[in-house]
Amino acid sequence: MERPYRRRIQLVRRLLVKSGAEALVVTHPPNIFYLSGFSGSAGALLIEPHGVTLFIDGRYTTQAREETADARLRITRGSLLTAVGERLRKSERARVAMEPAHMSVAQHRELKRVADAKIRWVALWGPVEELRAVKGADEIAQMRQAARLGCQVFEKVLPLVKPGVREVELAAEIEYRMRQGGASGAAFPTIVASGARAALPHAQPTKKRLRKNELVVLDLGAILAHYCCDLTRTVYLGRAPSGIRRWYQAVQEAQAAARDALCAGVAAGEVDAAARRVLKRFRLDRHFLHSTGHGLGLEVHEEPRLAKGQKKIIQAGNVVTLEPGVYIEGVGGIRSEDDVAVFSDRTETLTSAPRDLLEL
Ligand SMILES: [Mn+2]
Repeated sequence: MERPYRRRIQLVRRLLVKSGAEALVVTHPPNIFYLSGFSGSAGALLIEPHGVTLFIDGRYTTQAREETADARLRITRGSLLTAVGERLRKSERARVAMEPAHMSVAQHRELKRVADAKIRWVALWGPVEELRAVKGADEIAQMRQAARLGCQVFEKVLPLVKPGVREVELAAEIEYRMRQGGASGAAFPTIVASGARAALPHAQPTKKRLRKNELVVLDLGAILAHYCCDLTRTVYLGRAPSGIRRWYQAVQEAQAAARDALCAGVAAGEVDAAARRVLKRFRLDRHFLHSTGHGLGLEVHEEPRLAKGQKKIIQAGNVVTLEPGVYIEGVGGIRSEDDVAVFSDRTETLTSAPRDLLEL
């Protein structure tokens, strides 16, 4: 695989020129990885017109040498941001950009204290996230693998989904199998929510045992070679009554409508509206408690957001989840989630786990 970092840095520099800044300080680890290949959990990347410097501490020297070729390494003894500030002072930068979404007030104060007081700080909202939203072919290939692993884990765990097992046991089993399959970890705490708890979209697994005649929502994400997948399926333990089947049907149709609406050139809010219209037809729209989906990549929640009123235009290279759901307090919930890559002329659903209602 050709190292993509040089091109990405060029794109960032172009954004910097537009904003009038000469340099950008990056501290968010996924952004540092995206721009340099360094995957350590702490570092600071300084992008200047004629160089890129990665500031790390001594714990990461070997790793940084292995992972980065295009950035100059600065191994610091003290604080990373103090070193960045000193560098900015010496190079006499006048306008420097930072990412307010990723820098604490304390960190910014530290930078300002060390760097020249005359520096004008420019707040750039999500410049790297904008680039990350548009995946290259290599990234999509990696996400295909992550999605495949997620689906394999789901299918392997299905035989264990039965009355008597505890939610926490199933969640642990899911995360164990992800790791066995090569994942570096779960992209988020695995959700196993049964019975009335399935009505909580972000339920934490508990010691509750699964029982017959309950809905069970399983929501899992694996990180494989840095890229995430995000998969949700809802199963029924026993034979589902007609009311539950109707809800399930509604969620499936809402997801299909979102998938049909999703294409390069459409507004993100339109995809959300397509799912919502279907649920309204089933009179379930007020039970749909979240947005239809979100971008997915190095992080599990990225741009673009498929939410009500979002005007952002879907582009070829976006990878998003489509995950409508209905949640009925005291009864249970149903969510179905797939990961979909957008190309200029088509979409590809990366997750292949069965979508029909499974009655176990
Ligand atoms: Mn999701």
